[in-house]
Amino acid sequence: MKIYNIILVGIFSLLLAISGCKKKEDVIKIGIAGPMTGPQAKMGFDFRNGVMIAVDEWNAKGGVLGKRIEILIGDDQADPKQAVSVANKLVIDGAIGIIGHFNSSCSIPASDVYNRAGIPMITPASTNPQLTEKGYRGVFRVCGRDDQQGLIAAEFVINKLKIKKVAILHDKTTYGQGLADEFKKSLGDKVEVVYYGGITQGERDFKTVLTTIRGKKPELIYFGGIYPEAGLLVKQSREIGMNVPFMSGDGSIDPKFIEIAGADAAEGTYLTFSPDPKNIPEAKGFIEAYTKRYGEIGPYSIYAYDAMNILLTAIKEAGTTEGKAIIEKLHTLEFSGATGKIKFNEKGDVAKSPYIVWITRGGRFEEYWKP
Ligand code: ABU
Repeated sequence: MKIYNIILVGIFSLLLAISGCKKKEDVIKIGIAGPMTGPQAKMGFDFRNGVMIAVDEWNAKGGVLGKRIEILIGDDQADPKQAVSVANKLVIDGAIGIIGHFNSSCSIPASDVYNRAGIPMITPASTNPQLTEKGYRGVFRVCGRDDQQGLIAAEFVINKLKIKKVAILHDKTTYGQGLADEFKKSLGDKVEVVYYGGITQGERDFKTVLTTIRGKKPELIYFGGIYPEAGLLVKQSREIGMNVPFMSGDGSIDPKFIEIAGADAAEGTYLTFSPDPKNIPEAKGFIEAYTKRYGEIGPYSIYAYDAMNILLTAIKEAGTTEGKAIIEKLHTLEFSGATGKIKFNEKGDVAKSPYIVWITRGGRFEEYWKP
């Protein structure tokens, strides 16, 4: 009886091991990294939701290379140190490619980890130029860069608003300060910068700095940073009676910005971002699928969707999960995505990224000015 039991346990263990191995072979793991908790969690969820639409479409057609696609979620909490831990964990857990991160301050240090592991990363949203200036062959972005975005903001202020005095604030992050500096550089000597300084992410009371700025009499406040602080800055500047226009970048263009600022305070604020995907015919299917499942698309949901589709297409065309082959395929792909045609240049940037200026009107964002 005892021997019979031992044989049974042995056969059972063998079957378990075989089924375990088979399961492992049947799955391709892709990491999704971004802030899934904390004040910027909306951005992480926008990524995840956009990616899930792509994953479900691929899995419904049999996955990629005959294997089901599985997502590993990495929550970097918008913190650079956490981003490195998350990157290491995603690599150890078997991710063969990464969609992420959101914050440039996270993508840049995490890219060291992915580069060492030899796997590709495609960020839907990290716009700081340094990311693709490091020379890592496997680092890509489907969004634009802040040297392009800062230039458009400056052209708008100079040529459209014809403003002569601005105050510039940033959140001291790689992205926020980098964008503020690009804006300042592009203003050249055409506009006087009457105040330049940083605030701290996570703080909630900016009335002291705003009062100092009010005394400098700027005609516009420019902010390099993300929507939680952008919303509070607008709200509090109105509360201290400062009604000059407020301008920010792609990190602020989210409905949460209006929610935090209040629709009245946010009225007339300017933001740089890419054109409205609702006017892109190729985006129609994605927008319908997304809104049906998750509600209104976030600013970077569609970029996450395109990033995932590009990565999966590269894996399919490379015919392997080997990182080097996928990376080389990504460099040659000409992809028609929901945001239009995407082709990476040598650096891993998209060849074209048309920033425009949006305005906030009646609690919503509208396209406003094209260079
Ligand atoms: N580009 C929007 C904010 C994300 C980042 O680049 O840090």
